[in-house]
Amino acid sequence: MKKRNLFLLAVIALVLITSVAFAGGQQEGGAAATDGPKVIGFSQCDSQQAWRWAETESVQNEAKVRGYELKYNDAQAVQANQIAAVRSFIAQGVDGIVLAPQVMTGFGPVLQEAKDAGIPVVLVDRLVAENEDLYFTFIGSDFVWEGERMGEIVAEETGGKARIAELQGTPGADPTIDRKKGFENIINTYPDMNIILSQTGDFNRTKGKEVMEAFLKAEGENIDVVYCHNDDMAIGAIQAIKEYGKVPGKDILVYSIDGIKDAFQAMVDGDLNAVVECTPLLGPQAYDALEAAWRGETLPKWVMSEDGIFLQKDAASVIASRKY
Ligand code: GYE
Repeated sequence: MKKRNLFLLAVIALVLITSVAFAGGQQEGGAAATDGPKVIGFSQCDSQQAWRWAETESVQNEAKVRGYELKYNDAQAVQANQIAAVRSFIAQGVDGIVLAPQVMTGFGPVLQEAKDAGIPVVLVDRLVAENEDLYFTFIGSDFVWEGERMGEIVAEETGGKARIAELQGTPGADPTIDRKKGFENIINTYPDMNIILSQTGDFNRTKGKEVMEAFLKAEGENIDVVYCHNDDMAIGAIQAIKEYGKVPGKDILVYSIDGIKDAFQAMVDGDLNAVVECTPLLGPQAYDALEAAWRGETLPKWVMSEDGIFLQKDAASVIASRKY
């Protein structure tokens, strides 16, 4: 072979070797190897609730503060959309994923795909029932604690005697299961506290109102208390009670979890009796966790939020200081 041909062959071989090596490196490290701003994918399960607007805002604002590029997807309460969104973040080679899962089950395969791609996933506000190795950490509240505190408040304010209607959150979601469990842990110790009606309102204001209307139609004269798994449903229930011709907060006591501004206003107005807080302001902690993952550190599998308890009489003095 001539010297010139040999040289050409060597150049071609070199190009081939380097391009193969480069492709391999990219696959292994995802986009983490790029020099630009960190790219984060945020998959929000739903956007029909005031609580979620606050959470999304927290994640978006903090991305700006830290100079990240944020890819946002709203799954519109459909888990399949959410799985597709996470898959698309992986395909785009993001540096990290923040996932607010709709329900506990069904995320295993896509979490495995993220893990295989070397992309850390931080769960926010709801947990999944998958192997802990599949996500970096979960940042959120203790929902059993929330339900128990609410059970105690209702027991206290009704003298341990109440016929209760329960508006549950989304079926299969962590906060629905545990807020029910925590509440029952307490009220089951009182013989005269009973849940007489219980149905899902999907954590949603409109559905909460519809379900409350049905409750009132069936048992309007027998409901002492409505226990709502979130504030949005409580706001809907309050509306339904007014339209039915009863006084919320007096004829029918109303209790809920979250602590959004609307709930504080409802307490100030006398319509809502108490709130157990559940903070949606999780953006900074979610990114702290991702940064720890990028540094190769580990975190506990649950970073627990600290939440408070607010009775109707406290609402007026704290409403101005509420951040969501
Ligand atoms: O209470 C509710 C939301 O997962 C903690 O879900 C969250 C709950 C929150 O839709 O408003």
